[in-house]
Amino acid sequence: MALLKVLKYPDPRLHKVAERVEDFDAALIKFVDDMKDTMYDQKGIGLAATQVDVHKRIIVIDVSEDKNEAITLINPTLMQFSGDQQYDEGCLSVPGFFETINRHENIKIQYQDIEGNLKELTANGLLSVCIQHEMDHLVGKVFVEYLSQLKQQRIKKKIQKLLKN
Ligand code: QAP
Ligand code: CO
Repeated sequence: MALLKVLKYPDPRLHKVAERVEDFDAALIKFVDDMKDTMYDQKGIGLAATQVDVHKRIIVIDVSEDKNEAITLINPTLMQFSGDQQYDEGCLSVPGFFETINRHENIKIQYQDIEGNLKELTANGLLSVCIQHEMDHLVGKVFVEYLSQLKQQRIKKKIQKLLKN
């Protein structure tokens, strides 16, 4: 088991755009395991590779009660969406902040599993929100960027202060 270092907003590396995964090999399996360990260690429900400074289209999520139903999404693409929902979102890269964000209610995605098999997933509620939040990371977007500039500035300053202490 290995824990990875999570980048903190406003680190500019959080704005890099991730590339497709092409090699479904042992190194990928090891990296995904490390991502899951890191997510569970930090009490997260989702983590994108971008957040650990690896710019590949890889996401791990576990929204289950017992934290034993991790899902791995590789090269996810949004196929369909409908409806709207508001959710109080947080992020391991933005410690201590939760803000209400608008998202699609229902989504359908296509992705590859750890072996490279093409799969589809339909989601609603928290899982849907979490997938959309993590897919944003893969294109360099952090949830606070949906907030006003004023709120973004306040959050930046508070985190920078937090990181100094
Ligand atoms: C994304 O975020 C998410 O500030 C995943 O002190 C979150 O796992 C999608 C966390 C909520 C939808 C709803 C954040 C843990 C975890 C913190 C996370 C903190 C401790 C965030
Ligand atoms: Co996040």
